[in-house]
Amino acid sequence: MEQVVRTSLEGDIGLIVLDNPPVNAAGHGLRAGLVAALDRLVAEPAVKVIALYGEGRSFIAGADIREFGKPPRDPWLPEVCNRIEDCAKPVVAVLHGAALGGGLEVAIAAHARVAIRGVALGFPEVTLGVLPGAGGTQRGPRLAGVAAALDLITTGRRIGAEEALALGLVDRVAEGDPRTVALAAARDVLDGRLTARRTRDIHIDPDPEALETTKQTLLHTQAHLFSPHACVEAVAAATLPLPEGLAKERQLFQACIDSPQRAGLIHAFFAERAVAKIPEAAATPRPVTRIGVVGAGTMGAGIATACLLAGEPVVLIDSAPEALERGAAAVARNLDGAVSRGKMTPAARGEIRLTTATTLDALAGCDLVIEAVFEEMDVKTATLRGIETVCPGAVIATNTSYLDLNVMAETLADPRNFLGLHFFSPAHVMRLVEVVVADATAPEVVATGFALAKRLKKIAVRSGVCDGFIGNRIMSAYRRAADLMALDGTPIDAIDAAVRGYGFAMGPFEMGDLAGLDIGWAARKRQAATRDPAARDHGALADRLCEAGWLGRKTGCGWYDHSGDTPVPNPALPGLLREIQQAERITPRILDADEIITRYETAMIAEAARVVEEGIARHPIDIDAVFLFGYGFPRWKGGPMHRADKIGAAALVARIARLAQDDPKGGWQVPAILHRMAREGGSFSGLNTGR
Ligand code: T1G
Repeated sequence: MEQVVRTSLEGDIGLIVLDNPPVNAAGHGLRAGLVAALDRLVAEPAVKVIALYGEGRSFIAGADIREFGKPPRDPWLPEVCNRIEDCAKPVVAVLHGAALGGGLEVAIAAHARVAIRGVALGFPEVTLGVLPGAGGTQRGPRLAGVAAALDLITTGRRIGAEEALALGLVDRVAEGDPRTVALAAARDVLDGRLTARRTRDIHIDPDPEALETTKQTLLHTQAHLFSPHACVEAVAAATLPLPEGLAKERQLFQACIDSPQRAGLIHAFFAERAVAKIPEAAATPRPVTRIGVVGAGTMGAGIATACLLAGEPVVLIDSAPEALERGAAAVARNLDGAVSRGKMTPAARGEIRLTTATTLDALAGCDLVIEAVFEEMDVKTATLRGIETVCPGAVIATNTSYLDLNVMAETLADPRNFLGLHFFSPAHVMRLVEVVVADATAPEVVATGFALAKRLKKIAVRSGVCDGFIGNRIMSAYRRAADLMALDGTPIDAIDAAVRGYGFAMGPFEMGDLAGLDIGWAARKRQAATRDPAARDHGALADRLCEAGWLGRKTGCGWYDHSGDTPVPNPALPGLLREIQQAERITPRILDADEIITRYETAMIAEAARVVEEGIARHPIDIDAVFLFGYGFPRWKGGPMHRADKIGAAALVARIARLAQDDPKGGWQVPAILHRMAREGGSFSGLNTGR
């Protein structure tokens, strides 16, 4: 077993050094090493005090999440914490970088704690579908009080050293490297300048009001989640004697581990990190010191804002002076909003470097330019060529949502510098960016796209070129399924309600009205020439709405009539529907919520499987990241591919076959990859390896 815990002696001080890169996760090696180190130093007569600190970027970033769901190996983390608390010699913990989850639990089991400024502390377990399972729900309230501990444990929010001191979670805030701080702290314990005490001995004041308030709030805001409620129940046990409270915590922790939500939330944690592992990762990104954005519409203004929020100098261009003015005003509004939400300091707001102009020559000196003009091929290629002329050698990106990048690249003198950076609206808020790689895109240009996304605090996902890339292509498929359900007679508000019940913030028709029905209309017109004449025209009803000028919220009416306080289904729908059903000889039928979701989810998964099959997404987890961070897919379900594995390939094949039989022209086809998986027993998670 690799040695990830070391000990050393400095006079009468015993040092325990944790060294398990990258973040000192408390895996089996670290747990066993910690217990052995304690035993060694307790047995060492010279040692009067023990100081514990981490090597590298953090103290302990928590339990090793990769071990979850696997048979636990002794010693378990709760036992390690009890051993520290029971230790016959005072133990002081020094926290730097991150002391999160099990890391904070180890710290509060120690007899004194010193936080080095800049450390992030917290109990993020609830964001992973679990709860602090090594004493955090019992010792936390003893140090910080029930209300404060409840807040940290049910929100998972991270706090700094100063707030932790104010809450009583740490005894001192210091500056300096962990080893030096550890030696000083240990000395202070021996000299009585830093009090050592067992947390279990600290009296805890019951706070039934805080428990009840939190319980009611969570029932209101997170009724669909399992672990937040288990967190409250565990903290409620903190007024029991510690051994009983710990037993209750363990029981609830196990219930969280067994909940399917845990697997989904942990999958989401790793999805966020896995997507950065791209084949071009070894390439060196180009330096980007000045960013150009061409097109000051909603997307252009949002992209410019995202860059300015990250402190990047931006040149915003629009050939129409009034559009430029509107765009600059939108940027200003976005930035003011960020200041009021605490996402930007007033000082930083005052230091933004934004230049606006109506001609491309103002882009001179930009080393990366993002085009966000009207979604028309000719308009885009003309703009791209203009940018290339003014900024030869610069990285040129298009923000197109659908158009073919390889066609655009052909119009450039040097297509190696060209890629897609597909932001999601509002671009300064949505975390996802699809980095679309065209056939000629150079590896260092892809790496530059990913590096920029990281600087903008975005989650970048690599996509190949196809109509709609990863996200919009798959969305078109489940949108089509929703349209067909509506065409067959299932009320749109029933479909939206079912999809909200599944966990999305909005259903497809509500989303359509928000985004504007003209986007889908334009896409259907663009695809009309290549549409399979044998397939049902799923857009028939939407086309009728658009032809009537009902484009959604922006026109006051779309699928819903937004003229009243509460949107109601457009009263014209039943009439339009009857006409189409008669013309298409459709026998009306109303589906229940389960069947609605079966069709919606299966359409999503089937198209996602094709996206993997064609290599548009290099790994299924890339698709999960796109939907988790760009399309509001419920995080606790892990994403469409994670769901597909839960359902199973054979069951999916059977589902699609049933739906194809039920609606032969509905576009239901079993992707070959699912047939293969059903035959050979593979899974999508199995395709996430070998990144
Ligand atoms: N377990 C396993 N791997 C981890 C890990 C963990 N706890 N934390 C990070 N990693 C991996 C991560 O996947 C990545 O791997 C690499 O480390 C760098 O991470 C009993 C039940 C610490 C703030 O929720 O929030 O304790 O991609 O890219 O941006 O009560 O990682 O390179 O292969 O995120 O500098 C609670 C999770 C666990 C904290 C560093 N702890 N980690 O951020 O680097 S549950 C957490 C973070 C628990 C106990 C319970 C962040 C970070 P790879 P990174 P970063």
